[in-house]
Amino acid sequence: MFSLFRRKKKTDAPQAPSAAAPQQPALPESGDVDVQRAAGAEQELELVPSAEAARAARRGWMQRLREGLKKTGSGISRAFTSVHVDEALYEELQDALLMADAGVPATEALLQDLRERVRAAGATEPVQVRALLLDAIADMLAPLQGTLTIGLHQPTVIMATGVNGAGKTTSIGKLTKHLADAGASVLLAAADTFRAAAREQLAAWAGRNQVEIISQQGADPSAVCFDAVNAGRARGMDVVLVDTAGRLHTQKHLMAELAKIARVIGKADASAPHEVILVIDGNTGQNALAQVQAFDAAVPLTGLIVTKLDGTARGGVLCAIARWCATRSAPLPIYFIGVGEQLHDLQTFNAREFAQALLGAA
Ligand SMILES: Nc1nc2c(ncn2[C@@H]2O[C@H](COP(=O)(O)OP(=O)(O)O)[C@@H](O)[C@H]2O)c(=O)[nH]1
Ligand SMILES: [Mg+2]
Repeated sequence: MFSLFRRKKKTDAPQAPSAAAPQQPALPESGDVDVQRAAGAEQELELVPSAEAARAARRGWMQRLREGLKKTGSGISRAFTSVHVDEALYEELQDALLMADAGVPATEALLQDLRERVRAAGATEPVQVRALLLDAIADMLAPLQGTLTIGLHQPTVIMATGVNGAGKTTSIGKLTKHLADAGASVLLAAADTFRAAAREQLAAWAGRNQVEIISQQGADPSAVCFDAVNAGRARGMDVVLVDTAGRLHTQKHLMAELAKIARVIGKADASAPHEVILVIDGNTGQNALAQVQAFDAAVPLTGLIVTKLDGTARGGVLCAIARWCATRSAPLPIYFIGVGEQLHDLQTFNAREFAQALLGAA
C-alpha cells in the first residue's frame, strides 16, 4: 500500500529522513498531491519514499489500469491489425473512438492531429501510427492532470458532489485513509442527511480511519456543513471533507441546493469551499460529460474524480471531457481515478499512463 499524499520538502530543515516517518513510496511528479501546513501550524511530517516499493506499486497500478481499460481500448487496438496506413485505418479508428465514447469533437480533433503527426513523421507502418496516436491522446489529456493541494487553508474544505452511485462516499473514504496515513487530521461531514444508509456508510469510513464525523439525521445539509466547517476551524483540522447527497444533474431544485450548501460553507469560512469535486462514473460515457457541464454550472467545479474505470468500454469519455475543458476559462483537473473498490484502486491521474493503458502499451 502506498500513500497518495506526500509532504512538501522543508527548505529550512535538513533533508534527512525522519526516523518516525513510515517508508512511503512516492508517485510520479505529475498529478501528485501535496500536503502543506498553513503558516503557524505544527511542524511538517515528511514522508520518506522508498524508490523500489514505489516502482513495484506503480507497476501493479499500471497493470490494473491496463486491465480496466481493456474493453475501451480493444476496438482501437483492432484498427491497428490492418496492414496498411490508409483511409480504412482512419475510418476504423474513428468508429472505435466513437464507440469508446470519446464523442464527435474529440474524435475529429484526435484524428486530425494524428494525420498531421503521421505526415510529419513520414510513418508508413500501423505500429508507428499507434505510437503517434498514443502521443496525441496523452497530449489531449495532459491539461486534465493536476494536483490536489492540502494545507494552504486550515482547514481545506472539500465538497464531493455527483449523481447517486458515482462513488462519492467510497472515494471520500479512500481519500480519508490516504490523508490520515499522511498525518493530516480529517473531519467528515455527512451532508446526505436524509438517507440513514448514507450516513452509516460514511460513519463506517470514519470509524475505520479513526477520524471525526459531523452527522445529523434529517437536518438541513447546509446546516451540517456550516457546523462541520466551524468545528474544523475550532479544532484546527487540516481537512473537512463533505459528502453530499447524490443528485441528478437534471434536477434543478437539487442543483440549487448544492449551490446553497457552497454558499453556507462560505458563511463559516469566506474562502471555502476550497475544492468542489465532481465524482463521475467512468461507465456513464457521454452522460458523464453532461454531468460535468451541469454541475459546473450550478457550483463552479475545481476538480474531478473518475471512478469505475475497471471494466468500462466507455473510458474514451476522458477525451471528450478534455476537449470540453479546453473551452473552459479555468482548467478542471482529474485529481484521482478509480479502477476498483480497494483502497489502492484510487490513484492520481497521469495522462501518458492513461494513454499507454488505453492502447495496451508497456
Ligand atoms: N468497480 C468499482 N466500483 C466502485 C469504484 N468506486 C466506487 N465503487 C462502488 O460503487 C458503488 C457506489 O459507491 P458509493 O461510494 O456508495 O457512491 P455514492 O452514491 O456516489 O456515494 C459502491 O458499491 C462502491 O464500492 C471503482 O472505482 N470501481
Ligand atoms: Mg454516498
